[in-house]
Amino acid sequence: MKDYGPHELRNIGLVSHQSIGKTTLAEGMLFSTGIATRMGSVDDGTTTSDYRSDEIERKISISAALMTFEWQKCKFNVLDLPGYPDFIGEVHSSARVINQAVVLLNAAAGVEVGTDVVWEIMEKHKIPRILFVNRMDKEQANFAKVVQEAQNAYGHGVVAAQLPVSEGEPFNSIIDLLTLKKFSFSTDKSGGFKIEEVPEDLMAKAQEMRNVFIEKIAESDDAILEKYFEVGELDEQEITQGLRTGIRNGSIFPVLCGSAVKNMGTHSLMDFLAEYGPSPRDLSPIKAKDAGGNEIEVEVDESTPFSGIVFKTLSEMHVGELSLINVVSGQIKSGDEVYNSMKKSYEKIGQIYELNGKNRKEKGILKAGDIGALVKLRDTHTGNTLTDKKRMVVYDPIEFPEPVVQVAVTPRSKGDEDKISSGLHTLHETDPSFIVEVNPELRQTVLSGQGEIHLTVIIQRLKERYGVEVDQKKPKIPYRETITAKADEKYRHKKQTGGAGQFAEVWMRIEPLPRGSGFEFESQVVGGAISGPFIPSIEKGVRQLLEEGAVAGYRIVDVKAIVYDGKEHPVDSKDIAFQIAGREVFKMCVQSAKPILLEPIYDIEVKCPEENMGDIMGDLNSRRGRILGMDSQGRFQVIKAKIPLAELHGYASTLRSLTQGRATYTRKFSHYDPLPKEVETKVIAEAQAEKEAAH
Ligand SMILES: Nc1nc2c(ncn2[C@@H]2O[C@H](COP(=O)(O)OP(=O)(O)O)[C@@H](O)[C@H]2O)c(=O)[nH]1
Ligand SMILES: [Mg+2]
Repeated sequence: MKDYGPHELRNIGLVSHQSIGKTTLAEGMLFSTGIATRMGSVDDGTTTSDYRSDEIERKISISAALMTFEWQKCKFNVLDLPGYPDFIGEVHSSARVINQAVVLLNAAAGVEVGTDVVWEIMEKHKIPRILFVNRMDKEQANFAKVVQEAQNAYGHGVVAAQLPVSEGEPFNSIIDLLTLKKFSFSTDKSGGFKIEEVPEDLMAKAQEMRNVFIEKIAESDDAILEKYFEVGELDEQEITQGLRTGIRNGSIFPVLCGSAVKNMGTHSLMDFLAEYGPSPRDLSPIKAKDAGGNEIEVEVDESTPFSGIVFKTLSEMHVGELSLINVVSGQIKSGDEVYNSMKKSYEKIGQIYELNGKNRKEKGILKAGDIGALVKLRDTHTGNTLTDKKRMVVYDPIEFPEPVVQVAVTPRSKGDEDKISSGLHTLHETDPSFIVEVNPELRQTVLSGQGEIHLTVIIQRLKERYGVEVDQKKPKIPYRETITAKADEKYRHKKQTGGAGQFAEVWMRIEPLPRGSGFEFESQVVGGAISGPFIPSIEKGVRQLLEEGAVAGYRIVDVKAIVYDGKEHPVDSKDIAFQIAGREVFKMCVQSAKPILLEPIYDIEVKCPEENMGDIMGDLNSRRGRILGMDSQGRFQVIKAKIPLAELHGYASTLRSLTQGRATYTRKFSHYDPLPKEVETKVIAEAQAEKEAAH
């Protein structure tokens, strides 16, 4: 492949609601450009980008796949991204390196919840967007309606760049509004088209739509707009410049259309991206920090020192880990030594590859703006910055959404603990939207992810790659213990038979603190009843119990403990004696201060179509949820509620089945609330049963 400068690169993400045709479109692109020798299909499991066994089995994209090809004097790096909410982490990380997104819409269904989800991610990263209305071959396809819906949802920047000549069966041609020519698509899946004249009966309609488009283009630039008002038309150069500017600054979201499965509209889309799509250079400079944490800007320029973002780690059979990197500045070659500014360690660059799905081609060098794969880096993971030490650059870490599901796992066979823990750790590094935590409080290993399928896939990979199996359990809830009254107790610890004796006596008061304040310890001992050095011993004992709990084994919170008196013995008083006395008197205090259990409450936001509102609210009520309000957002409703964590187990799947996959939800810890009495009794009984079983 020839050498491409930053302005000749097109880093593109394919994004949409699930199953609209991204993977099929990517396949069409590869077939059109001769990279693939036949056009694979998702249904047969033969596409280039969905090549993993789990992807073929489920017929969905799970992992971002990179595809690289040349088109119209440009090099395209296309990231085929998953649309399934479980794998949305891939969209978040890729959003850091793409310069434009092709947002696919279903010609028969229009804007869907998943469209909004990816739109928001693109909005957050200010990624220019081109819309592609796919499935134009479907019977209910309605281009005008979809454009209207997208305008309602995403504003008047959304504007048609094409007009389909026919919809449904047979969909075979479109009118290109800029050139006012008809593109008749080949029916042999080659992806190409013949240019023909616009049919008489469509000319007026096409003219009218063209005027809307041209006016939008004119608005992107004041000088062009002035000219447009004077003359009422723009020349080719003004159109090109205005359209490029409008797409780049997010004031124009042009809408194209096609049928990925028939490979129709693929060439015209790629031509459009090559001509008007932003290059990495156009979106330069990129914000970063220097070694001292000061904000800097890095130009996408091959003559400056090297820096790049590792945005994805692929774990490949027989090759090991491949790190996908976007080189922002400078260049890297095999053999270079670079610096990982997050891990603060050096990395040696081995082979550099160009990827098409699982197919790799060696490449000696990777330059500013480009995307490629590095193999076997020692200690570099998703989200890390690699940089030339001469000019240290740190790009912001990649932000992933809060997990929405959790499961606790235990080894199926004894002795696998270490393998499981290192396997899960590596899986987290390849996919940071999945989190593994060994929770010492709950004594469980808890996996958190973006959906049940996400966690199932992780557990399956653990088995395939590391040969270890785990059993899944509902995670325990991190309840808290607290008190609702004051208490005052005395405790004497005395062991004076045989050997060295122990003696300590502690008098303590405790009182409730406001919710969320944690723990306070104070000594009001006067007149030397307890010598100074023993006060920290008492506190240490109290803090032990704080972790272990006094009622059901959960951490104690929002309590103030005051030691106000006590006794000591000139010989037998010692640190350990006061620790024990502190611990025991505190336990007595908690138990007499009307203790209660608190449970974690989460804020959730459910986004769903209007027609699902009733079912979702009914379900939330049955889960002890408290609805705070509803907002409408475009075609969707957003329900905000507070709900106990204990009731969120399995919620992602319930929501999916309640709405046939049309709703999504996010969650965030809010606060702790007292547990209702009947639930509390159950939790305490369970804790006791578990304690007895352990003995
Ligand atoms: N009728 C029709 N089906 C399509 C089209 N594009 C994709 N599909 C089908 O839609 C399903 C999902 O396609 P896929 O490419 O996996 O969608 P993705 O989830 O967006 O990557 C598959 O069964 C495809 O064959 C299209 O243009 N027309
Ligand atoms: Mg896909």
